[in-house]
Amino acid sequence: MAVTPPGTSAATADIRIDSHLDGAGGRSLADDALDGLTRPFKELPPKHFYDARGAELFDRICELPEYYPTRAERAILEQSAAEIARLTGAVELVELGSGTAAKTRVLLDALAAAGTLSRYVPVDVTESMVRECALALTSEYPGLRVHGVIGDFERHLDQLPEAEGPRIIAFLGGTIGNFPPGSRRRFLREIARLLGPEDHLLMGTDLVKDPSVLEAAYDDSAGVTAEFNRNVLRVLNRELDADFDPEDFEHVALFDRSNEWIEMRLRARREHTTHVRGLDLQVHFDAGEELRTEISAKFTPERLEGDLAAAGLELASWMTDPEGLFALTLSRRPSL
Ligand code: AVJ
Repeated sequence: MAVTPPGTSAATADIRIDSHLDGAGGRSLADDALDGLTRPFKELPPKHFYDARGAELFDRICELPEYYPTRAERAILEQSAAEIARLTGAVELVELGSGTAAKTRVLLDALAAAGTLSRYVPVDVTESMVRECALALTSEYPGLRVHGVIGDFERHLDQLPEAEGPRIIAFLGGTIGNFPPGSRRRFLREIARLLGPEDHLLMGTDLVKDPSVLEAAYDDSAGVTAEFNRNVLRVLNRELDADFDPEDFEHVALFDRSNEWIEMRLRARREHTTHVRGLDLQVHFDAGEELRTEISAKFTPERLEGDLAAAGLELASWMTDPEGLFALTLSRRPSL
């Protein structure tokens, strides 16, 4: 498949794709690794999990009996999509981190049934996913136009096309939980700035619950999440010519009760030094030393409303599954 050079676009009648990546993916893995691996408490941002193997492992996580968020969110969408279509009257759906757009079809179906659907705007760093879903969806939904944006939703929100009418900006899966609290509010403020008076943010958030349920969701018995966690080391080996042995690290997932977030870490099983050739960097690990690879915040309704309010948003609708595991919320800018 042809690669679209950065800052350019390619179009057919129903599909337009803009690319904003410079190949490496912007504030790059190299910057994040150099920063994160030289800190007193080592840390890597979770976005680097998702190379092809990481994306595949994540898909397997979504099927695990312990990992309830994907199923719960889908159940809420199936139950509430018609209501979301009615409340928003949206003619277009913008999806941040669209991936394979697996859950998106539920929303597109509802907007199509309401007779308002006209455009889908998937935003994702993975070019092949944006292209494949554009082709699939334009053939599944006659008359639908897809304007794909290949980019990082943390850096390229200003590259979204102008709205053509009331729109939904969807940020699903609970990914907002991967931002630390300050960045979370800043990101929500950026989204809020993009919302016109007729627009809504549709966001999925995982909810606070029994820590044993949470910890099992991030430390499954089949060991898929452990492999997913260690996959970031394989990414460093390949992209930055590092020599991590993933088996030198143990997967750790724990619920931090005071912060109300899950932390995933990789704990060195023995003292050793890794060489990251691409950065000309030696990284020393003590035995038992941990590298934090992800936080995944869990919300109470109060915390979520507080974060939304801090970003200048008000809750328009709160939707949850029968067990109250996960929440989907619609929010908007308050009318003056
Ligand atoms: C879908 C990115 C939000 O934090 O639950 C799954 C990623 N990490 N298992 C989450 C993930 C470990 C997931 N997000």
